[in-house]
Amino acid sequence: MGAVLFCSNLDDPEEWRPPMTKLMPDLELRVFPNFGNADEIDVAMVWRPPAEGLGQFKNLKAILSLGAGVDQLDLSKLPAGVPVARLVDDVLTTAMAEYCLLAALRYHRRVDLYERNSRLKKWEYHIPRPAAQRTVGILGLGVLGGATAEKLKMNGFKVVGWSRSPKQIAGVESFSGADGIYTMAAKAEIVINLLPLTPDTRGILNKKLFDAMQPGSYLVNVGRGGHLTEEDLIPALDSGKLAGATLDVFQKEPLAQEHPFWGRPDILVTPHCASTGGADTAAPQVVENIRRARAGKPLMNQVDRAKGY
Ligand code: NDP
Ligand code: OXD
Repeated sequence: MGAVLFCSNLDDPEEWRPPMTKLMPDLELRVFPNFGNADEIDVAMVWRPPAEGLGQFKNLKAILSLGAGVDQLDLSKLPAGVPVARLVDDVLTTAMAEYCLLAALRYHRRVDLYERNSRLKKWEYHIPRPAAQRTVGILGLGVLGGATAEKLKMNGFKVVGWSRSPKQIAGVESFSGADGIYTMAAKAEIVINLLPLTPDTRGILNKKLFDAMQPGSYLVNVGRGGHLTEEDLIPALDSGKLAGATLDVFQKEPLAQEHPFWGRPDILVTPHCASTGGADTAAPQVVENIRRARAGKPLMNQVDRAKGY
Protein backbone atom coordinates (compact mmCIF):
# COMPACT_ATOMS: atom_id res chain seq x y z
CA MET A 1 0.00 0.00 0.00
CA GLY A 2 1.42 3.40 -0.99
CA ALA A 3 1.13 6.77 0.71
CA VAL A 4 -0.67 9.91 -0.47
CA LEU A 5 1.20 13.21 -0.66
CA PHE A 6 -0.69 16.41 0.26
CA CYS A 7 0.90 19.55 -1.13
CA SER A 8 -0.82 22.94 -0.95
CA ASN A 9 -0.07 26.40 0.37
CA LEU A 10 -3.83 27.15 0.44
CA ASP A 11 -5.59 24.03 1.68
CA ASP A 12 -5.50 22.60 5.20
CA PRO A 13 -4.61 18.88 5.16
CA GLU A 14 -6.27 18.47 8.56
CA GLU A 15 -9.62 19.38 6.97
CA TRP A 16 -9.16 16.58 4.44
CA ARG A 17 -7.73 13.89 6.71
CA PRO A 18 -10.93 13.05 8.72
CA PRO A 19 -13.39 12.71 5.80
CA MET A 20 -10.84 10.78 3.76
CA THR A 21 -9.85 8.46 6.62
CA LYS A 22 -13.52 7.73 7.27
CA LEU A 23 -13.77 6.36 3.74
CA MET A 24 -10.28 4.81 3.63
CA PRO A 25 -9.25 3.84 7.18
CA ASP A 26 -5.77 2.66 6.14
CA LEU A 27 -5.02 5.96 4.32
CA GLU A 28 -1.53 7.29 4.88
CA LEU A 29 -1.60 11.02 4.16
CA ARG A 30 1.80 12.69 4.25
CA VAL A 31 2.02 16.47 4.15
CA PHE A 32 4.73 18.14 2.07
CA PRO A 33 7.63 18.58 2.88
CA ASN A 34 7.47 15.80 5.51
CA PHE A 35 6.71 12.96 3.12
CA GLY A 36 9.39 10.49 4.23
CA ASN A 37 10.54 8.07 1.56
CA ALA A 38 9.57 9.56 -1.84
CA ASP A 39 9.35 6.07 -3.36
CA GLU A 40 6.39 5.24 -1.10
CA ILE A 41 4.25 8.07 -2.52
CA ASP A 42 1.88 6.73 -5.17
CA VAL A 43 -0.74 9.53 -5.35
CA ALA A 44 -0.28 13.31 -5.02
CA MET A 45 -3.05 15.70 -3.96
CA VAL A 46 -1.82 19.08 -5.11
CA TRP A 47 -2.90 22.69 -5.49
CA ARG A 48 0.51 23.83 -6.79
CA PRO A 49 3.41 21.37 -7.07
CA PRO A 50 6.55 22.09 -5.03
CA ALA A 51 9.18 24.26 -6.77
CA GLU A 52 11.28 21.16 -7.49
CA GLY A 53 8.30 19.51 -9.24
CA LEU A 54 6.93 16.02 -8.70
CA GLY A 55 9.71 14.21 -10.59
CA GLN A 56 11.23 12.83 -7.40
CA PHE A 57 8.10 10.70 -6.83
CA LYS A 58 9.00 7.86 -9.18
CA ASN A 59 6.01 5.65 -8.30
CA LEU A 60 3.21 8.20 -8.85
CA LYS A 61 0.02 6.65 -10.24
CA ALA A 62 -2.13 9.81 -10.15
CA ILE A 63 -2.00 13.54 -9.54
CA LEU A 64 -5.22 14.92 -8.04
CA SER A 65 -5.76 18.67 -8.34
CA LEU A 66 -7.16 20.30 -5.21
CA GLY A 67 -8.99 22.71 -7.51
CA ALA A 68 -11.45 22.58 -10.37
CA GLY A 69 -8.80 24.22 -12.53
CA VAL A 70 -5.46 22.59 -13.36
CA ASP A 71 -3.44 25.39 -14.98
CA GLN A 72 -1.73 26.03 -11.62
CA LEU A 73 -0.24 22.54 -11.88
CA ASP A 74 1.55 23.46 -15.15
CA LEU A 75 0.67 20.22 -16.91
CA SER A 76 3.73 20.47 -19.18
CA LYS A 77 6.02 20.08 -16.17
CA LEU A 78 4.25 17.12 -14.54
CA PRO A 79 5.75 13.65 -14.94
CA ALA A 80 4.73 12.32 -18.37
CA GLY A 81 2.10 9.62 -18.51
CA VAL A 82 0.75 10.14 -14.99
CA PRO A 83 -3.03 10.72 -15.13
CA VAL A 84 -4.32 13.99 -13.67
CA ALA A 85 -7.81 14.56 -12.24
CA ARG A 86 -9.52 17.74 -11.10
CA LEU A 87 -12.24 18.42 -8.56
CA VAL A 88 -15.87 18.54 -9.56
CA ASP A 89 -17.72 19.39 -6.41
CA ASP A 90 -21.36 20.37 -5.86
CA VAL A 91 -20.46 22.88 -3.14
CA LEU A 92 -17.95 24.58 -5.43
CA THR A 93 -20.33 24.53 -8.39
CA THR A 94 -23.22 26.02 -6.42
CA ALA A 95 -20.99 28.73 -4.95
CA MET A 96 -19.73 29.70 -8.41
CA ALA A 97 -23.22 29.92 -9.90
CA GLU A 98 -24.25 32.04 -6.88
CA TYR A 99 -21.30 34.43 -7.31
CA CYS A 100 -22.03 34.86 -11.03
CA LEU A 101 -25.73 35.47 -10.37
CA LEU A 102 -24.79 38.08 -7.77
CA ALA A 103 -22.44 39.82 -10.22
CA ALA A 104 -25.06 39.77 -12.98
CA LEU A 105 -27.84 41.07 -10.70
CA ARG A 106 -25.59 43.82 -9.36
CA TYR A 107 -25.13 45.18 -12.86
CA HIS A 108 -28.64 44.38 -14.02
CA ARG A 109 -30.19 46.34 -11.13
CA ARG A 110 -27.52 49.12 -11.41
CA VAL A 111 -26.34 48.51 -7.85
CA ASP A 112 -22.81 49.32 -9.05
CA LEU A 113 -24.06 52.82 -9.94
CA TYR A 114 -26.05 53.24 -6.71
CA GLU A 115 -22.94 52.26 -4.70
CA ARG A 116 -21.08 55.15 -6.34
CA ASN A 117 -24.00 57.55 -6.07
CA SER A 118 -24.56 56.83 -2.40
CA ARG A 119 -20.97 57.92 -1.72
CA LEU A 120 -21.71 61.12 -3.69
CA LYS A 121 -25.09 61.65 -1.92
CA LYS A 122 -26.63 61.60 -5.40
CA TRP A 123 -30.32 60.66 -5.86
CA GLU A 124 -30.64 59.34 -9.41
CA TYR A 125 -33.41 56.95 -10.35
CA HIS A 126 -33.04 54.33 -13.08
CA ILE A 127 -36.11 52.41 -14.19
CA PRO A 128 -35.39 48.72 -13.60
CA ARG A 129 -35.56 46.53 -16.69
CA PRO A 130 -36.95 43.00 -16.59
CA ALA A 131 -34.20 40.34 -16.52
CA ALA A 132 -35.81 38.84 -19.61
CA GLN A 133 -34.53 41.88 -21.52
CA ARG A 134 -30.95 41.35 -20.37
CA THR A 135 -28.65 38.85 -22.07
CA VAL A 136 -25.76 37.31 -20.19
CA GLY A 137 -23.01 35.58 -22.17
CA ILE A 138 -20.95 32.79 -20.66
CA LEU A 139 -17.52 31.82 -21.98
CA GLY A 140 -17.14 28.13 -21.17
CA LEU A 141 -20.18 25.90 -20.83
CA GLY A 142 -18.61 23.13 -18.76
CA VAL A 143 -19.47 22.15 -15.20
CA LEU A 144 -19.35 25.70 -13.81
CA GLY A 145 -20.52 27.55 -16.93
CA GLY A 146 -23.41 25.09 -17.33
CA ALA A 147 -24.54 25.50 -13.71
CA THR A 148 -24.24 29.28 -14.00
CA ALA A 149 -26.33 29.26 -17.17
CA GLU A 150 -29.07 27.32 -15.33
CA LYS A 151 -28.99 29.71 -12.36
CA LEU A 152 -29.23 32.77 -14.62
CA LYS A 153 -32.07 31.24 -16.62
CA MET A 154 -33.95 30.42 -13.40
CA ASN A 155 -33.66 34.10 -12.51
CA GLY A 156 -35.15 35.20 -15.80
CA PHE A 157 -32.05 36.25 -17.77
CA LYS A 158 -31.53 35.43 -21.43
CA VAL A 159 -28.39 33.33 -21.68
CA VAL A 160 -25.94 32.80 -24.53
CA GLY A 161 -22.74 30.81 -24.32
CA TRP A 162 -19.55 29.77 -26.08
CA SER A 163 -17.59 26.56 -25.81
CA ARG A 164 -15.08 24.52 -27.79
CA SER A 165 -17.61 21.90 -28.88
CA PRO A 166 -21.16 22.89 -29.89
CA LYS A 167 -23.71 22.47 -27.09
CA GLN A 168 -27.44 21.84 -27.00
CA ILE A 169 -28.64 23.36 -23.71
CA ALA A 170 -32.34 24.15 -23.44
CA GLY A 171 -32.88 27.89 -23.40
CA VAL A 172 -29.22 28.76 -24.01
CA GLU A 173 -28.17 30.00 -27.44
CA SER A 174 -24.79 28.38 -27.86
CA PHE A 175 -21.85 29.22 -30.08
CA SER A 176 -18.51 27.58 -30.78
CA GLY A 177 -15.57 28.14 -33.09
CA ALA A 178 -13.11 30.99 -33.48
CA ASP A 179 -15.73 33.53 -34.64
CA GLY A 180 -18.50 32.23 -32.36
CA ILE A 181 -17.04 34.07 -29.39
CA TYR A 182 -17.53 37.44 -31.12
CA THR A 183 -21.04 36.60 -32.32
CA MET A 184 -21.90 35.64 -28.75
CA ALA A 185 -20.24 38.70 -27.25
CA ALA A 186 -22.22 41.02 -29.53
CA LYS A 187 -25.45 39.66 -28.06
CA ALA A 188 -24.52 39.95 -24.40
CA GLU A 189 -24.54 42.96 -22.07
CA ILE A 190 -22.77 41.02 -19.33
CA VAL A 191 -20.00 38.56 -20.27
CA ILE A 192 -18.88 36.02 -17.66
CA ASN A 193 -15.63 34.12 -18.21
CA LEU A 194 -15.63 30.53 -17.00
CA LEU A 195 -13.05 29.06 -19.34
CA PRO A 196 -10.07 27.02 -18.18
CA LEU A 197 -6.70 28.68 -18.73
CA THR A 198 -4.91 26.93 -21.61
CA PRO A 199 -2.60 28.12 -24.39
CA ASP A 200 -5.75 28.63 -26.52
CA THR A 201 -7.57 30.78 -23.98
CA ARG A 202 -4.74 32.85 -22.49
CA GLY A 203 -5.40 36.57 -23.04
CA ILE A 204 -8.83 35.91 -24.59
CA LEU A 205 -10.47 38.77 -22.65
CA ASN A 206 -8.91 41.44 -24.82
CA LYS A 207 -9.61 44.53 -26.94
CA LYS A 208 -10.95 42.46 -29.83
CA LEU A 209 -13.53 40.87 -27.54
CA PHE A 210 -14.38 44.17 -25.82
CA ASP A 211 -14.85 45.80 -29.25
CA ALA A 212 -17.29 43.06 -30.19
CA MET A 213 -19.36 43.67 -27.04
CA GLN A 214 -22.17 46.23 -26.94
CA PRO A 215 -21.10 49.67 -25.72
CA GLY A 216 -21.59 49.92 -21.96
CA SER A 217 -21.32 46.17 -21.34
CA TYR A 218 -19.89 44.47 -18.28
CA LEU A 219 -17.18 41.87 -17.81
CA VAL A 220 -17.01 39.28 -15.02
CA ASN A 221 -13.79 37.26 -14.85
CA VAL A 222 -13.95 34.24 -12.58
CA GLY A 223 -11.81 31.95 -14.76
CA ARG A 224 -8.17 32.83 -14.28
CA GLY A 225 -6.15 36.05 -14.27
CA GLY A 226 -4.24 34.87 -17.36
CA HIS A 227 -7.42 35.11 -19.42
CA LEU A 228 -7.46 38.90 -19.15
CA THR A 229 -5.15 41.01 -21.28
CA GLU A 230 -4.74 43.45 -18.42
CA GLU A 231 -3.53 46.41 -20.47
CA ASP A 232 -6.72 46.30 -22.60
CA LEU A 233 -9.14 46.62 -19.69
CA ILE A 234 -8.61 50.17 -18.44
CA PRO A 235 -8.77 51.76 -21.94
CA ALA A 236 -12.01 49.82 -22.56
CA LEU A 237 -13.46 51.18 -19.30
CA ASP A 238 -12.17 54.72 -19.86
CA SER A 239 -13.65 54.83 -23.37
CA GLY A 240 -17.04 53.60 -22.10
CA LYS A 241 -16.82 50.47 -24.21
CA LEU A 242 -17.15 48.61 -20.94
CA ALA A 243 -19.18 50.07 -18.07
CA GLY A 244 -17.68 47.88 -15.37
CA ALA A 245 -15.73 44.79 -14.50
CA THR A 246 -15.89 42.29 -11.66
CA LEU A 247 -12.56 40.53 -11.27
CA ASP A 248 -12.02 37.59 -8.93
CA VAL A 249 -8.79 36.24 -10.42
CA PHE A 250 -5.53 37.97 -11.34
CA GLN A 251 -2.28 37.24 -13.11
CA LYS A 252 -0.51 37.68 -9.79
CA GLU A 253 -2.39 36.95 -6.57
CA PRO A 254 -2.73 38.65 -4.16
CA LEU A 255 -3.18 41.70 -6.37
CA ALA A 256 -0.25 44.09 -5.77
CA GLN A 257 -1.04 47.20 -3.72
CA GLU A 258 0.05 49.48 -6.57
CA HIS A 259 -2.03 47.68 -9.20
CA PRO A 260 -4.26 50.11 -11.17
CA PHE A 261 -7.31 47.84 -10.77
CA TRP A 262 -7.60 48.83 -7.10
CA GLY A 263 -9.75 51.79 -6.11
CA ARG A 264 -11.57 52.30 -9.40
CA PRO A 265 -15.32 52.74 -8.98
CA ASP A 266 -15.90 50.72 -12.16
CA ILE A 267 -13.84 47.69 -11.07
CA LEU A 268 -14.89 45.37 -8.28
CA VAL A 269 -11.94 43.31 -7.02
CA THR A 270 -12.67 40.15 -5.05
CA PRO A 271 -9.88 37.94 -3.65
CA HIS A 272 -10.26 34.71 -5.69
CA CYS A 273 -13.22 33.81 -3.51
CA ALA A 274 -15.90 33.12 -6.13
CA SER A 275 -16.05 29.50 -5.08
CA THR A 276 -14.14 26.85 -3.26
CA GLY A 277 -14.56 23.15 -2.78
CA GLY A 278 -15.47 21.49 0.49
CA ALA A 279 -13.21 18.73 1.84
CA ASP A 280 -16.29 16.89 3.14
CA THR A 281 -18.09 16.89 -0.18
CA ALA A 282 -15.01 16.34 -2.33
CA ALA A 283 -13.38 13.59 -0.21
CA PRO A 284 -15.45 10.74 -1.75
CA GLN A 285 -14.20 11.45 -5.30
CA VAL A 286 -10.61 11.88 -4.10
CA VAL A 287 -10.73 8.55 -2.24
CA GLU A 288 -12.39 6.89 -5.22
CA ASN A 289 -9.60 8.22 -7.45
CA ILE A 290 -6.92 6.90 -5.09
CA ARG A 291 -8.57 3.47 -5.35
CA ARG A 292 -8.88 3.75 -9.13
CA ALA A 293 -5.25 4.85 -9.52
CA ARG A 294 -4.05 1.92 -7.44
CA ALA A 295 -6.22 -0.47 -9.48
CA GLY A 296 -4.91 0.99 -12.75
CA LYS A 297 -8.39 2.27 -13.74
CA PRO A 298 -9.24 5.60 -15.44
CA LEU A 299 -9.84 8.42 -12.94
CA MET A 300 -13.05 10.31 -12.31
CA ASN A 301 -12.90 13.84 -13.80
CA GLN A 302 -9.69 12.98 -15.57
CA VAL A 303 -8.03 15.88 -17.36
CA ASP A 304 -7.11 15.63 -21.02
CA ARG A 305 -3.45 16.62 -20.73
CA ALA A 306 -3.24 17.38 -24.47
CA LYS A 307 -6.22 19.79 -24.34
CA GLY A 308 -5.02 21.27 -21.05
CA TYR A 309 -8.31 20.95 -19.12
P1 NDP B 1 -14.89 22.47 -17.48
O1 NDP B 1 -13.69 21.74 -18.00
O2 NDP B 1 -16.03 21.66 -16.98
O3 NDP B 1 -15.46 23.45 -18.60
C1 NDP B 1 -14.64 24.20 -19.42
C2 NDP B 1 -15.48 24.80 -20.54
O4 NDP B 1 -14.63 25.66 -21.32
C3 NDP B 1 -16.02 23.74 -21.51
O5 NDP B 1 -17.31 24.10 -21.95
C4 NDP B 1 -15.04 23.80 -22.68
O6 NDP B 1 -15.58 23.43 -23.94
C5 NDP B 1 -14.72 25.28 -22.69
N1 NDP B 1 -13.43 25.51 -23.37
C6 NDP B 1 -12.21 25.06 -23.04
N2 NDP B 1 -11.29 25.48 -23.93
C7 NDP B 1 -11.96 26.20 -24.85
C8 NDP B 1 -11.59 26.88 -26.03
N3 NDP B 1 -10.32 26.90 -26.45
N4 NDP B 1 -12.54 27.50 -26.75
C9 NDP B 1 -13.83 27.47 -26.34
N5 NDP B 1 -14.27 26.84 -25.23
C10 NDP B 1 -13.34 26.21 -24.50
O7 NDP B 1 -14.34 23.44 -16.34
P2 NDP B 1 -15.15 24.04 -15.11
O8 NDP B 1 -16.41 24.60 -15.59
O9 NDP B 1 -15.21 23.05 -14.00
O10 NDP B 1 -14.13 25.19 -14.61
C11 NDP B 1 -13.79 26.29 -15.44
C12 NDP B 1 -12.71 27.12 -14.79
O11 NDP B 1 -13.21 27.88 -13.71
C13 NDP B 1 -11.55 26.36 -14.15
O12 NDP B 1 -10.63 25.88 -15.11
C14 NDP B 1 -10.93 27.43 -13.27
O13 NDP B 1 -9.97 28.16 -13.99
C15 NDP B 1 -12.11 28.35 -12.94
N6 NDP B 1 -12.43 28.31 -11.52
C16 NDP B 1 -12.40 29.47 -10.80
C17 NDP B 1 -12.72 29.50 -9.46
C18 NDP B 1 -12.76 30.77 -8.69
O14 NDP B 1 -12.97 30.73 -7.47
N7 NDP B 1 -12.59 31.91 -9.31
C19 NDP B 1 -13.11 28.27 -8.76
C20 NDP B 1 -13.13 27.11 -9.60
C21 NDP B 1 -12.80 27.13 -10.93
P3 NDP B 1 -16.08 21.92 -24.21
O15 NDP B 1 -17.34 21.78 -23.37
O16 NDP B 1 -16.34 21.87 -25.63
O17 NDP B 1 -14.97 21.02 -23.72
C1 OXD C 1 -10.23 26.18 -8.47
C2 OXD C 1 -10.13 27.50 -7.84
O1 OXD C 1 -9.72 25.98 -9.57
O2 OXD C 1 -10.46 27.63 -6.64
O3 OXD C 1 -10.86 25.30 -7.84
O4 OXD C 1 -9.75 28.47 -8.50
